[in-house]
Amino acid sequence: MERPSALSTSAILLSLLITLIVVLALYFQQVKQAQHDARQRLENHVQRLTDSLDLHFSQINLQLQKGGSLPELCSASGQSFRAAVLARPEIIGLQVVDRYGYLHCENQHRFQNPPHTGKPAARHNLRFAGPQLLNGYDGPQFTLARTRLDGSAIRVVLHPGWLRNQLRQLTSSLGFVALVNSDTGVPLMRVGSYSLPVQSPVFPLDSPYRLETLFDNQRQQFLSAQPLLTQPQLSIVISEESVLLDQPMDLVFPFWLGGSIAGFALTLMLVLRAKRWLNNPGRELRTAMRQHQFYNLYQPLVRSEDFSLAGVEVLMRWDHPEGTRSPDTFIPIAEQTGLIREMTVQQLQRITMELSSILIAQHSFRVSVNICPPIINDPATVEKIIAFKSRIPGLILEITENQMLEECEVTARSLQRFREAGISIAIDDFGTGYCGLAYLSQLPLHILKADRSFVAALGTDAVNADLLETIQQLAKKLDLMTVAEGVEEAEQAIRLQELGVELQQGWYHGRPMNSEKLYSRWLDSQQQQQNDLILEAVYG
Ligand code: G
Ligand code: G
Ligand code: MN
Repeated sequence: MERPSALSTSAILLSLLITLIVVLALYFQQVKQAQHDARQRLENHVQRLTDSLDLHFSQINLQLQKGGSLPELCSASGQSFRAAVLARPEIIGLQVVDRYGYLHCENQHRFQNPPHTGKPAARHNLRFAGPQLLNGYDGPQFTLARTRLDGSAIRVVLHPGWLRNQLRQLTSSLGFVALVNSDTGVPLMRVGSYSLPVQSPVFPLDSPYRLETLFDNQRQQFLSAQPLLTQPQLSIVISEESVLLDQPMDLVFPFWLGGSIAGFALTLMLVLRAKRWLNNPGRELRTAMRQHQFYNLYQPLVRSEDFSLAGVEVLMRWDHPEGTRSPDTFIPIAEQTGLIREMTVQQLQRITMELSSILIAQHSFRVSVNICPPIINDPATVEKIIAFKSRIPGLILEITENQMLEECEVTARSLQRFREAGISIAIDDFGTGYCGLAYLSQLPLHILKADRSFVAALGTDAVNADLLETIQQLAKKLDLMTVAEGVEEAEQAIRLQELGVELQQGWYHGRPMNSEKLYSRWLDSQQQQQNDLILEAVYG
């Protein structure tokens, strides 16, 4: 059974993998979100820009509707009106032209001989024009004009710096912001290097539009365009290189590093917890118990005088899905988890079923069962075991010498209960532990099972060659029966016979076997012999 290790490489690798997958998934989700946000920011900017221009243009439109007739506009009475218009930061010039195209006044100057500048358009709404060269102004200018009911027109010259400032926005060297002609896409004013999609025709444009494609500068670019509400023939276009929008600029490295480390630690903790749960030895044993994977083997206990069967020692095995397990691998865990109690009760139940006929026929048939401190220290289990005495009359409980020493008082009380119930107690592996003789003599014991090392030493020149004899003498003094374990050879069996050891157990007499083998090899023939004896007695 695999012991749960505190920190295994597999747990670390698994945690790393899980963290990596989660972090990557989160990272890509963040990148996607950031890319989407970057495009959304451009679109929002286009919206803000058109809103701002629309607001200014409609305010100017409202203002240009006031001011009275042409003579009033250019007279002293129109001076406050002209001053108010010129006070707007986005306006640097104001011209009043009559219906024939003569310029009557400009800013606060009134022309005695009005120069001809161009006939105003007949439409009465606000008109944007430019870029155009105007007398008295350096460079191309943009104007807003409004024809009034009498056919005259007021024209304002927009501050080029103001318009440019409106467009100014942080784009890369290849991105741009432009005020363009909605029909043709020709830029009227731009910041950045203007370029348009190779194939998709954006213009004429009459509603907000976005696309991302290859531009004629051979770059992949994102574009968002929107016409002005007040001047639909004008549009704002913003474009930026896709590569720049795709760069997750706001993903903070330390944040991700910290998050990954914390995520890894958390995952490792969870993985270890899951692993511990999966590897929980108690869990595995409990499952095995539920699925009846434990079974009994029986090793013959024979009488020294004629090697006839006196009983069996019951030994547990685990029919594990990956192969039979010996008790050394699971009994310690069963003891630690306390599961040994339930396992022993189940073992006793199997005994009553598998050996029922011999138990009924021979009340003296010894059935030796191994028990341990968790059982002895638990009065409920003690009583459960005692309840089996009626069905297993020859029940013997084996406990090792060292285990006998644990929690002496409770042990003594339980042993007393067993004795009252008529159950014999055997000290297992006797001679290997540290039980004081005085202590031994006080306990209600019946059998000493001499450790197999003493049998192995018999007839050799080992230091303990004669110890079995000593044990045998001690047992006699304490009025205990002796069982010799580990009898593997005929000489050993004979020697034990000579020593007067009552019972023997070992491979020479029989290996641990299942109940069917026990019946076919030992019990059926014994039964036959008895039957023969009866027949002989009856018929002579
Ligand atoms: O049968 P085997 O030699 O594998 O047994 C190894 C050890 O496991 C022995 O010391 C024996 O006492 C112990 N053992 C075997 N079966 C049981 C059992 O049913 N209960 C307990 N408590 N110990 C057992
Ligand atoms: O500790 P305990 O006496 O319960 O141990 C009994 C175990 O000893 C059995 O599980 C069995 O497998 C083992 N055993 C029984 N007979 C012999 C034997 O002759 N030689 C050896 N080496 N082991 C034996
Ligand atoms: Mn034993």
